[in-house]
Amino acid sequence: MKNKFPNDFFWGTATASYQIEGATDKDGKSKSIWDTFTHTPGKVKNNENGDTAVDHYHRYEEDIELMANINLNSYRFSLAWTRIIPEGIGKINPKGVDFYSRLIDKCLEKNIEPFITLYHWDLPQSLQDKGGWANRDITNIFSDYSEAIVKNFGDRCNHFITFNEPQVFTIHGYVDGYMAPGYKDLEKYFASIHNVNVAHGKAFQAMKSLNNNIKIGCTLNMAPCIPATKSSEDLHATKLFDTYWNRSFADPMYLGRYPELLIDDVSKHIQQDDMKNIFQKNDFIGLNHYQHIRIKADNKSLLKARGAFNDELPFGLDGKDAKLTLMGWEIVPDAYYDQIMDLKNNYGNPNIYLTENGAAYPDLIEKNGEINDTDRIDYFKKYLSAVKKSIDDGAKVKSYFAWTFMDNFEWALGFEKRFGIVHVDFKTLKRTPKKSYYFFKKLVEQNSIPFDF
Ligand code: IFM
Repeated sequence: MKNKFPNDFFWGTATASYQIEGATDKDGKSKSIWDTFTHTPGKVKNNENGDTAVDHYHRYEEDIELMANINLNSYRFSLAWTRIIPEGIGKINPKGVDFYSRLIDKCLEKNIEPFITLYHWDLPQSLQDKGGWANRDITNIFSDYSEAIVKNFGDRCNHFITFNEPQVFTIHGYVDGYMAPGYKDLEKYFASIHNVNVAHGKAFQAMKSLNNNIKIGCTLNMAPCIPATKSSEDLHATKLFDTYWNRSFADPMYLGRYPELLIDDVSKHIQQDDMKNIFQKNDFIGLNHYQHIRIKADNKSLLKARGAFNDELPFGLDGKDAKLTLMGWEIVPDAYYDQIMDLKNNYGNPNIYLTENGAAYPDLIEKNGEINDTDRIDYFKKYLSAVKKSIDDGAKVKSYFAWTFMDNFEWALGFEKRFGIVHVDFKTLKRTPKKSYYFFKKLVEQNSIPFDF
C-alpha cells in the first residue's frame, strides 16, 4: 500500500543513560563528567542533576513492558561507560555489565531489537582528568571500550552506534561551555573533533574484527543552516556554522575528508593513516533531527557564528504560521525532508537510521489524569510525513526512533522540558502514557501514519 512504511521498518524510542538511569553511585559505577558538571553550582537550571533521573536503573522492566505494550520493535539506549569500565580504562565492572545484560535480555524477551549507543556524553571523569577528548590517547582507550562492549553484548545485539551527536558535545563542551566538561577553548575543540573522528574509525575496526556481522554507524545531529539576514556577514557565518555543526564529523567519517573551512584548524592533529582509519565502510548513518537553524555572525562567539535567538531575527520567523516547540525550536517538517535528502544525495545514498526526532511541550495533566498532548501528535504526523516522502523519493530510511520514551533530564535545562510519549511525575516517578503513546500504538499497528488519530 502506498502509504505504508517498509515491512522491516524499525519503530522505537531513544533514550540516554545519564538522562534516565539515576543510580549514579550504585554497583561500582564511577563519576562521569555529567556527575561533576551537574554538581557544580550554576551549571544546570535550578541546579538539578541526574542522581535519580527517572530511575530507569531500577524500573527498566516496567519501562520495557510499556514499550512492548504498543508493539515497538526496537529500543535505542546508551551505555554508561562508567558502569562498565569505571576508570574508563582497564578493569571491567561485572555489575555494570550485568545491568545492561538484563536490560538487553528483557528487550529480546519482548521482541524488541536493542540499538546500543556507546557514548552519549557521559565520559568517565578520570578520563576527563587526563584531557578527555582533547587528548589523543582517548582514541585507543575508546577503541578498547568498544571491544569490551562487543565481547559482552555482541552475541545478542546487532546494531551499534559509536557516538551520539559528536558536534553537540564538542561545541557545547569545548567552545561555549554550556555542557560538560564546560570549556571555552578552541584548541581543545579542534583536537577533540579529530580525536572523536579517529576514535570512531578505530572502534569500528576493533568491533568488526570481533564480530563482522554487527552493523555500526555514528549518529549525527544535522540541521539545514539558513542565514538570519541577507548580510554578507551572516551568509559567511552560515557557511562556517554549517561546517562545524553538520560537516565536521559527517565528511571525514562518510566521505573521507575534512570540509575546506575546517582543514587548516585540524591539520596539525592529523597523523599518518588517520584519514584512512576514519573513513570506514559504515553500515549506516544515524540522523537526529529537530529543526533548521538560523545563523548570525557574532564576533564575540569563538566560532564567529551562532544560532540566532528567535527574538533577534529582524523580520521575525517567516510566515504567519511559524510555530515553536517548548524548546523554542521551529516546526519545519520540510527541513527534515531536506536533511534526509542531503544525506541521500551527498553522502552516497547510505542506509539511514533516524535515531531521534521529537518535540517538547508543557503536557498538562487533566483532571481525569489524561495527558492529551495533541501538539506532539500533530508534530509527529508532520515529521513522519516528511520521512515517508523521503522514502518514496529513494532515501534508504530504515528506522524512526522518537525522542523520547519518557520525560527525563534534559541536560543543562534540568527537568523543565518534557519530550516523552510517557509522562513521568518527577517526585513519585510514576509513569503515565500520554495520548502520543497511543498514537504510536496505532502507527506501529498499521505501519502507516494514523492521520485520523
Ligand atoms: O535530550 C537530547 C538528547 O540527549 C540528544 N538529542 C537532542 C535531545 C533533545 O534536546
